[in-house]
Amino acid sequence: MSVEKPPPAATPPPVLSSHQFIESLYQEWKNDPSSVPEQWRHFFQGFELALSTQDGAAGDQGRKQSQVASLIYAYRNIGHLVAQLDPLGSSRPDHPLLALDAFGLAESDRDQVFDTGHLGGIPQRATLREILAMLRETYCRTVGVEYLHIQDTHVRRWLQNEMEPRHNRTDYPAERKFETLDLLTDAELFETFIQSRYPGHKRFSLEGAESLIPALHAIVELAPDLGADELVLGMPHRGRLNVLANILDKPYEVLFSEFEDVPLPDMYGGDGDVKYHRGFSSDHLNRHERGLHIALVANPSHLEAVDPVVEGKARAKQRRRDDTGQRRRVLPMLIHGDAALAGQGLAAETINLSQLEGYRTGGTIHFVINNQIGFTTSPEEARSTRYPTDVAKMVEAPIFHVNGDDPEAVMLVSELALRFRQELGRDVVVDMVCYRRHGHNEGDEPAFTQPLLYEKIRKRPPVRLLYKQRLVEEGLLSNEDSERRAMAFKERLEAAFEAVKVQCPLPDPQEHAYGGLWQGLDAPFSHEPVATGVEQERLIEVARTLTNVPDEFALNPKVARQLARQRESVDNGGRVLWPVAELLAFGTLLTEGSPVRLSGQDSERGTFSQRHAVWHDMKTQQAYIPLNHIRDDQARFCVYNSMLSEAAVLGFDYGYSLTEPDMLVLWEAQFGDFANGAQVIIDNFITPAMDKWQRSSGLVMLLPHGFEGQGPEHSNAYLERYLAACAEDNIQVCYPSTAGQYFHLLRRQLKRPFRLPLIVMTPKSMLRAPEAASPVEELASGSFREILDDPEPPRRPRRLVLSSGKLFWELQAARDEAKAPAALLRVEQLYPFHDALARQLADRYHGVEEVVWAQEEPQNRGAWSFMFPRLLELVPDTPLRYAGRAASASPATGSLRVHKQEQAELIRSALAVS
Ligand SMILES: Cc1ncc(C[n+]2csc(CCOP(=O)(O)OP(=O)(O)O)c2C)c(N)n1
Repeated sequence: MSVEKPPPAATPPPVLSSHQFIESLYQEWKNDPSSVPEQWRHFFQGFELALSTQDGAAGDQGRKQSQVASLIYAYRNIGHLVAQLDPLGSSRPDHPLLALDAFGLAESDRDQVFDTGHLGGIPQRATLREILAMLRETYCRTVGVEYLHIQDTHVRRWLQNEMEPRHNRTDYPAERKFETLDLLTDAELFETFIQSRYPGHKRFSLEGAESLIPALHAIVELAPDLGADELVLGMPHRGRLNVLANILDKPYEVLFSEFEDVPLPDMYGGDGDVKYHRGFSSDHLNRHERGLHIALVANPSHLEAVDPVVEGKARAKQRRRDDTGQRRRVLPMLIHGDAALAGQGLAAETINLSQLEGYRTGGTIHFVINNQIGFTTSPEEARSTRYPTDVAKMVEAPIFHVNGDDPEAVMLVSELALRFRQELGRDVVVDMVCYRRHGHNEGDEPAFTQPLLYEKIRKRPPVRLLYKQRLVEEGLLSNEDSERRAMAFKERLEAAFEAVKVQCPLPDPQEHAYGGLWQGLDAPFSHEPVATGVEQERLIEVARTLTNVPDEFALNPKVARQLARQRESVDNGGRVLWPVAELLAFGTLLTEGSPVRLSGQDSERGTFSQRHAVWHDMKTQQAYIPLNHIRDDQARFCVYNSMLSEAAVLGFDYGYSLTEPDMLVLWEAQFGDFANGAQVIIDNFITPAMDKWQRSSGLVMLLPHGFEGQGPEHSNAYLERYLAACAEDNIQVCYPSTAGQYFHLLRRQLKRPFRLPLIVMTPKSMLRAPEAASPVEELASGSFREILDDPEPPRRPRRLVLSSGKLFWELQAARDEAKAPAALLRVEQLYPFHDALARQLADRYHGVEEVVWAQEEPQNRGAWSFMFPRLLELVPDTPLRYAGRAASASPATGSLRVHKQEQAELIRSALAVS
């Protein structure tokens, strides 16, 4: 089996020999010198000069020199095609594109001396034989590098200078080699020990990829010397227990107790998760006594879903640690499986975030455990690309392919990747080609589907033995030495195993959910209102920024007029529209020292042209963020237009919120409908994280929602999905109906002794609706109210109509017009549902003939299914009725006419008017 994908038989790609390639490039250069890369321009200039100035023999020599230059280029470019990358592969035949005759050179030229140009690790003049030996050693042994897709000459040179002078070879001293053998021993024996003591348990063994452990060890040792003091690590199931034990030093006793499946103490609470998904953190001290905090982020089974979460977490740590320059102190690293990296869009989305202003993290190290299989799927079935890492080429990341059975080479490129990240601040990839010794899990029979491959694997000695043999051959070790180490390690594991049999240890307190910044945020959810009003002077102070245009700044006059009107209403104690209430909520929090981060598609201006959180000078395009100019000692407002993705961006902002309990972190969907593109993040992190991993988040999701005739994808934020996930006070789901309520809701998020994700159905038409505006005094005092009573109920109501959000205003208008005897309650917070308050309000309308739940959404959607059992319990003796659209497969109609008919009908039905 080969890591290289054969080209599809039906449509062979055009293959140019290097000779033809250079010839065609030469023609291009002749037509337009600027059309070829810079180094080729110099090369062709020199070539022509040589041709024009030399006599016949020297001209021949000049031509040969240029052919040697192309050969050097070719090795740098495609040397990886013949590198020995696959531990199971046989020696790779020479590639025709690298044969001497492909460059117009002959065997007889081997001893001729040439200029070696920029080639490092070799004298300026050398024979072709020496040049070839150097190139093959550097680019065609157990390391294969892809880097010529990088357009920036400086970056390419940097890589060449790192690789060529040392020929991509290690020169580790004996102690380092012994340490490497020890690490391989720990990695292998950890797996075989568990296999012998806990047969039949899933552990997703690392065997076949044990070199991951010395590679990670090399990274955590070197990182503190290169300025990092924190590593945020994301990884899937494969080898995770091994990494926990052998890199993060999670005690063997704790790991074994998880195999025993003993109920966890109260501190852990909840339903928990399988052991190979849990997070953990620890502190590593390197050989120079420099510390590195390592945080392995809890991840779900959904492969690659953790990627953006890791990035968001790293970014938040960078901000908190004042690491926003080069971003060297906090280092994100992602470990991928080959099939998952190639297949999952989230991985590509995350890589695409890597250079964006609001999301960059100074480069991520991607490490691929390329075991050349995904469950039972082989590479030919898993991707259309040659390598699983091709996706990283879109950000011009260098890619180091390396043979997993050469641990020193794996360490070498891992250290190189780390240096690259620390110096150049960009993503980089290590693709460790290896194999999977067992089935997908230990109970799986891999030979059902890959019989030949597994026959080879069965015969393949573990990398520990191969490496030990290498050290014995190098005269550094005797067989007995290494066995002594293995015995000692086994004894240590045995002791841990026996200890757990007697008593399971308490988990490390570091895993406690409410340590550090989260201290004091462990209260359970409470319906107790919290005062979130802000004195009017401060509201005015914040609103003033809306018209404080810097000198010389050419603000768009339409925007200026809109903002001036809004400011006036605050100054005069008038009514505040929704977008102003939002800016006032943000601004007042900033003045209280709480930073705010808002990210989403076009969030700076606002999809509905309502927010204008960032102004753009009409002449210079220069940006200005008024909310960052309230006062000198305020916190920062970070607002970003995101890339056009939901999953990665929501995952990123969720990850950010894990680190920042005292920051209001908001993600906004363009329309709430599109949040389903991020369903994997919602289902795996936002709604269950507290239950699975005891991790809180105060993330706010803003989801524009409301039936206004804009069709199936611009009406419905799928409220029902969030409600279906509600249990154990895990999230808050709100659909406020006034600007004031929204103001208090946002501020409340940071003012209580707990953090819970907040899902808000936000408005579209209500953004500008005067009825949804609130008097300034409503913002100046009070708090968010979970259920709103009817401000002007009829004297003798015959029915009680409950609804949520925008529909209330339409019901109220229709009720008033028809003088219908209906009292209208607004459920502004659907979950956690305030039963006691609901009961109190329902009692006020005791004696009505019926209770109606009214909604705009079709019956199979919206809040009806959620509210039905709650209302039954609330008013068991009163008939209960649904008023809303009929159940529908599509979320909303595409016809404005039908929409209006439906809307009028459901309002009539709710109020029982004709
Ligand atoms: C999104 C998603 N789809 C499917 C699965 C089921 N699944 C678990 S592991 C796996 C194979 C992964 O292959 P690879 O990424 O190469 O990692 P390996 O297990 O080989 O280390 C699959 C399909 C999953 N966990 N996540």
